[in-house]
Amino acid sequence: MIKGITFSRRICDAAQFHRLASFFGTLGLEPGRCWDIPAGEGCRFGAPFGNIELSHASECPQDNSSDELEDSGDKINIEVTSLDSVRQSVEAWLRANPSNSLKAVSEVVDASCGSRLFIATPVPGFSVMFWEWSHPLKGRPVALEGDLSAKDMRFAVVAARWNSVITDRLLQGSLDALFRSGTSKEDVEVLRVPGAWEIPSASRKLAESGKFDAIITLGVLLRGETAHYEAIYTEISRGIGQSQQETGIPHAFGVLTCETLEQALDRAGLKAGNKGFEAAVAAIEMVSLHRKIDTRCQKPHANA
Ligand code: DLZ
Repeated sequence: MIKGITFSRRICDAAQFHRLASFFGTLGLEPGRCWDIPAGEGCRFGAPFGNIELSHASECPQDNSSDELEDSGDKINIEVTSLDSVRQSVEAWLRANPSNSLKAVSEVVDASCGSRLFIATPVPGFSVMFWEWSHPLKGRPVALEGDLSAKDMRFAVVAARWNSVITDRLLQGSLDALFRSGTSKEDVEVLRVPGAWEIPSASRKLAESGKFDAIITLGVLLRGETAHYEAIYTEISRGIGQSQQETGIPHAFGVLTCETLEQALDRAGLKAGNKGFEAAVAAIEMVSLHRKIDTRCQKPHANA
């Protein structure tokens, strides 16, 4: 299962490394894991979306300005919205962090295929191209969608202890998704409950506390080993759904219902992904979506 793409650059000079870390941090890239070990330092920066782009020459007409987006060479290409504001931020950063490099930021130019761009060179030999579509709607999703950045979000994870050989793996998957998406450790509360039956009441209490943006529920029901399987499953899913609807706090549903232990293991990190990871990603997306809905649907002020 593919999870992401990373482009690595080794910077030999420590001062240049710190300068670049400051540059990317200031521009709002998501700060990721950093390390400082005897062999050297490192830092990761994330963006909500990444891809490897391959193109063929006939895809766009070749003219003098067509090269920049089609072949980034050694440059890093970063797609942005509000290109002119980003350029202002870059200029402000360069003023605050002056260097002797010749021309550290280019003018904004129109490029091929309906895009605009400028190139910044925060350290000599390291160029970053910032670009945006010229048409405001090109490349933008038509639908209102949640992002997968979990910074400044608070989560509670409710995991059943019953079948813990599996729920432990689901829990690991959820935490992996949360931390790798930018949640800080102090913003995650993990609760263990005896079995899946107890998940709805614990979730409800957490949701009503107002301390969490979303609840992630994790459990496993095995048909062969659970008396009145259907009735119990129905009640658990109804309880979690009801808690979500009545509190307005998103509840991600990570309760597996499987025929056998082997099937459950497959869904907890073996052959069929990790449903705990997927539930956490859904929770992040829903928190982000709720925030966007709140912003978009804000009632106009009475005196506005
Ligand atoms: C009792 C029981 C049974 C038979 N099976 C399961 C199961 O497959 N998965 C699960 O999470 N919990 C099970 N439990 C425990 C109940 O969920 C509950 O914790 C107890 O009945 C105590 O209320």
